[in-house]
Amino acid sequence: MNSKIVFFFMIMCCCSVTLFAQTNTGKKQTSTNPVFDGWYADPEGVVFGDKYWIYPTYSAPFEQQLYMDAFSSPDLVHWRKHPKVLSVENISWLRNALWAPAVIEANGKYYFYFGANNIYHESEVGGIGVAVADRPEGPFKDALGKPLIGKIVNGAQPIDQFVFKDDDGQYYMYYGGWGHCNMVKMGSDLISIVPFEDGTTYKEVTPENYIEGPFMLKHNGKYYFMWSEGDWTGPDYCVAYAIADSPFGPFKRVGKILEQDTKIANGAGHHSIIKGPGKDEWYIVYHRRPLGETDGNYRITCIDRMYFNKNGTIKPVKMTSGGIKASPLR
Ligand code: FUB
Repeated sequence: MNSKIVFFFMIMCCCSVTLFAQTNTGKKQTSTNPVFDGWYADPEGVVFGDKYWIYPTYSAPFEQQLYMDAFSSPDLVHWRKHPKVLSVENISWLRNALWAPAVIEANGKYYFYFGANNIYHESEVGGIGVAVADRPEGPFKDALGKPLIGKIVNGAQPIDQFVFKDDDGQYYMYYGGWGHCNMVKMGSDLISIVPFEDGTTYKEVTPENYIEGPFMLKHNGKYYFMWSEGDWTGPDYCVAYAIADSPFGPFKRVGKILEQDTKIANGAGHHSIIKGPGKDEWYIVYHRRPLGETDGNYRITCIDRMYFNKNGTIKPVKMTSGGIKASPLR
């Protein structure tokens, strides 16, 4: 075929795709993956009021990880960046490695849990901290002047916390790296932990193959406990899950939800789940590494649909480059 005709045909295709993805007002109706530019990992997706929020780790060498940006969206497609919602100026004990946010709204405030300093020994200052703000865009300020959990219990590195609210209003924190997961019970002020009824404070709930990145979701009365497996710098990083009748487990591994796809990306993991406004409308927010890239920190934040099967199990996620359709919250 004449090369001018081929060129004309390609231009027409591009125009049609662009027009298809926009409304009459010119607004995009589908996202792309990544959903926003930059190296961001461990995304915590959450809905506050009429906005979706994503709080990710700034994915860079540890010594540069001294702040976190956040992103908000009315529809999962158009994202606004909120720079440095949490930053070293507001955490006196932060030295490096500010990791893996978990953010909740409670008591008329916003609580931002984070990992800091990547500690290896209890003689080091670091671990899981908590900062508080009046608004989801911060500025978040450290609430304690020290870590909330600064020691190594049951072999779990104090990182990668997720805070879950059960139907009775009780909050629990699941956390842990190095292949061990603990759960603790939160005090009503949400900046303390309190003993369980049996007098213990830390319960190990580690499932088979667990490495880090715990997440809990309650759906149709069941507790879906999820976590990341593998090495976060490698291609095999992935997400698996268990289904339990109680927040305490036992968490028997069912299978993988998310893993690399040699046509799309690798290193897919450390996720969270957002519920959209529709019935059974679920999104998985996660990071992955573009094909051909090997820098461990080259992690980008993506969103794809997640579906439950009729029997309550979760369908393996199909990662996409094209992303998802807009889903406005109002
Ligand atoms: O982003 C730093 C660390 O990488 C997180 O804490 C881990 O879960 C892994 O994603």
